Amino acid sequence: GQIDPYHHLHDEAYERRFAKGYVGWRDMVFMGGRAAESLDGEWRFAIDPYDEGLRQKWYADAPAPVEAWPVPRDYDTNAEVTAPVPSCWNVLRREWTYLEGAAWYTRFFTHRTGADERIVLRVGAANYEARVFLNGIFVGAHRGGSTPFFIELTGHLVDGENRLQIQVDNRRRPDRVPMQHTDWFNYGGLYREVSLVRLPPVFIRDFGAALVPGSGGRRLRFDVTLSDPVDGTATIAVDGLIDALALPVSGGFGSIEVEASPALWSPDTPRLYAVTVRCGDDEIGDRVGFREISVDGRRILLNGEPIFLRGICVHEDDVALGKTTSEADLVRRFDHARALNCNFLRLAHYPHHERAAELADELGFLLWEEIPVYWAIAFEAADTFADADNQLREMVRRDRNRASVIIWGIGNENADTDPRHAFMSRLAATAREADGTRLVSAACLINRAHFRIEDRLAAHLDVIGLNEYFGWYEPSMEGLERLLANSDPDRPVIITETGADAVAGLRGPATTFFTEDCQEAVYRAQLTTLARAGYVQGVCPWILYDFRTERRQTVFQRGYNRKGLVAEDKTTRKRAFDVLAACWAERRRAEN
Ligand code: GCB
Repeated sequence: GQIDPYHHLHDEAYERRFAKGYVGWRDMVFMGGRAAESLDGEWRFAIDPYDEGLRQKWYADAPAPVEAWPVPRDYDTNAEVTAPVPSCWNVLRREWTYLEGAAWYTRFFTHRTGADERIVLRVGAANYEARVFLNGIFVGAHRGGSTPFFIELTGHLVDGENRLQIQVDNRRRPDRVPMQHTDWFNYGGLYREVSLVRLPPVFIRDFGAALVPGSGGRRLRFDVTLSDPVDGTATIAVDGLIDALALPVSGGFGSIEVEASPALWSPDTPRLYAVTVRCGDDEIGDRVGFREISVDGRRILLNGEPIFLRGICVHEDDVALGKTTSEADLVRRFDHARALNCNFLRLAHYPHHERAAELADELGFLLWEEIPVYWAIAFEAADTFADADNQLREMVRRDRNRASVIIWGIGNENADTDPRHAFMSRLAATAREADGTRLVSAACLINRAHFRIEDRLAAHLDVIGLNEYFGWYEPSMEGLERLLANSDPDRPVIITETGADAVAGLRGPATTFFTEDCQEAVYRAQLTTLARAGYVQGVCPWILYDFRTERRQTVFQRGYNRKGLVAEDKTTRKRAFDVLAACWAERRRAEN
């Protein structure tokens, strides 16, 4: 068997017990239209860098003043130290910048028992693993750093004050998704919102609404999954379209197709419909756009019309907030995308905050969403697959009603090996099983043996994504011409990354790395060359903003990837910004 390099850190009996409690996509609760009780704000916070909290049972005792300690302790979950939720601990104190390991969050709340209700904890995201304790009892764990998770607290709650503790562990590990090598900063913490959701005894766990592919925009499909395997009828209303549609539910699940001709959603006409679903004592709501995305030969079709994806990539990263997203940040991001004349964003390399897709729905942007199956993860390990598969299903479950999301990305730059092929073709199948209405893609590598766009995984993808850095990591542009001429893909290709580093304000000859002039020249050459390849149906250069990554430490980078079109202040534009904006404006003009 494999040797677990971390095994000496753990008490195995504890690990085994806690490993059993993992929650995943099956535990998710449909959130649309629900009033959640926020638990955001200051939580008590204790770092646990040597991972002793589980062994020493930090969760067992209610915090107490030192006078009440039976023996001396080396930890104190009652300490004055607090951390705001949501936040990344790395940006809170200088000495926590590179902290990787466990930390404990503690917070008290009052509960009144008695009502006929179920209480579920929702954590928007915790990077990477979280273990949850209520009143000293382990109630569940989650792994995967970018998707929400839900743990039912009903039955563990007491009348009066309750103590909620969440241990978050952001240690990078070789068998996780991603593994220890990434090109982004490993932020830790409860970095998205935490809340309590009150639900009736039987509630709507999941709901889907979509245009039926191939129906010419004239059929809708709805599905409802209940919390329990009961029979009943759900009622669906779509404002201005459907008054009250009865959807029979049997064994906790029901789906139905109906004739309806909604005004179709597109970036130019981002029309959303208010949808309401009632079942028993539960009611949920959503704002849904109806549109069809498909592929025809080497073309991508939106509502039956060819569309070219004028894109840009973006990370979830902020100098002040780390991975924590604010509404203002998202609005600025889409403002920048608008200024670039984009119709498409690649949300790299993990599921971003759910608000991103909601806003894209409203504003009219197309999105690629992806899971961090990044570089050479442990493709041979069954447990790694289970983790990736769960993250994919959680992302799909969260965002499958978002019209903006047109592509599920199942990986990034994974070499075409047998274990990778087995792993990722299964992931493609998962994506299709979880949602049959979107395209499946992955950001692939150049096949170096044949110097072609060629990857065995392509047979399982609707669109081939390709990352290429001619003009930068491969300084000669000649290779790009050769690659494009050599390739004859049978389906659409989108260039999912290309770009060059530039320090904002640094000028010089275009041949000097890290100058704005060099980045500008790479953009000009790339965009001109790519425009000549008919099968390239979209380009999203890398990347909108400079972002933190501890592995880049030259005097030019100073801990940042500098391929942004805008510096990390999210204000200072580099020269290449205008080059891309002009190129996409020209494309749009040519299409109209
Ligand atoms: C890539 C990776 C991306 C990196 C980028 C770079 O190919 O997919 O995560 O940040 O290159 O800048 O090297």
